[in-house]
Amino acid sequence: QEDFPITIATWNFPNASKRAGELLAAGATALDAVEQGVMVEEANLKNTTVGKGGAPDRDGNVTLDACIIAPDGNAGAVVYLKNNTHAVSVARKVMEETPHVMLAGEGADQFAREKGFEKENLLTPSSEAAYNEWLKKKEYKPIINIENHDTIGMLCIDKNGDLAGACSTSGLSYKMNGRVGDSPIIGSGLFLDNEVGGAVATGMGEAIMKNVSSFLVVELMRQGNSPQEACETAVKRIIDKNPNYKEFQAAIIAINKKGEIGSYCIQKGFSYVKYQNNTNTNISSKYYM
Ligand code: SD4
Repeated sequence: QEDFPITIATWNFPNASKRAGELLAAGATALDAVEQGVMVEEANLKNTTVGKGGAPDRDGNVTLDACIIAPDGNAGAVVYLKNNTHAVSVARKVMEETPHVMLAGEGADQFAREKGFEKENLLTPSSEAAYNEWLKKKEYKPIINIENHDTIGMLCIDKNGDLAGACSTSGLSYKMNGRVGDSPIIGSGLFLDNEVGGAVATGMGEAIMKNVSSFLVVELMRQGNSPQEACETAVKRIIDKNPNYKEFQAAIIAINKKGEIGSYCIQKGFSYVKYQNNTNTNISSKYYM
């Protein structure tokens, strides 16, 4: 078994993994650590695909998707959240303080206000300028490995060996108004079972959703596959079902109860970060192409 605690996160988000890892080392629960870790990227204005500063949709709205899963399997999610940076925290409130799992749009907004999250404007001057530039051509195509900082998906195992996960994104840049991706959908963008392990995905949400990829990875691990084998099978499933797979990225990272880690993706260029024993390590993922 690996040394606990362990944090892994999609892409190279060393500040987020460090925050979660330091909290875990100080005795925080996996659930608290994963929320606090993801919040670091949500607040990072330079990250144009998560939280405040995220790229807007084609009509200029910044809309966030996020979810969180606790060790006991409880889950919460928000989609099309327009006025709050910390979508993961609103998702946690949905999990803990409502009888529901997912709140969308106006309802999510209303709930956030009721819970004391102040209304914010998520469109920063630089993302507005980039959007105005985009409007000149209005070209919509996925950008593979956008600037290497993308949707954050995080999995934490705490000192007790308990597992929690969270995922937060502004989704695909210049998506259609109303579009929701895989990230807030339990089983697609994120899934875990505290008896088995967890998985989180990033990349083209439509392909990930159609294959319920995170759930697939956890179920493959339950059947005895290593995290690496499970991620490879799930990404290959996406490839098999999408003849245009060369045009987009899809990546999955996974961890099992022993702390073994796997990751796989379609295209070169995806990495994940691991924080363990007071050290951050950025690890390049194996890939198909
Ligand atoms: C989505 N999966 O909304 C997210 C975006 C992402 O790399 O992860 N991009 O489809």
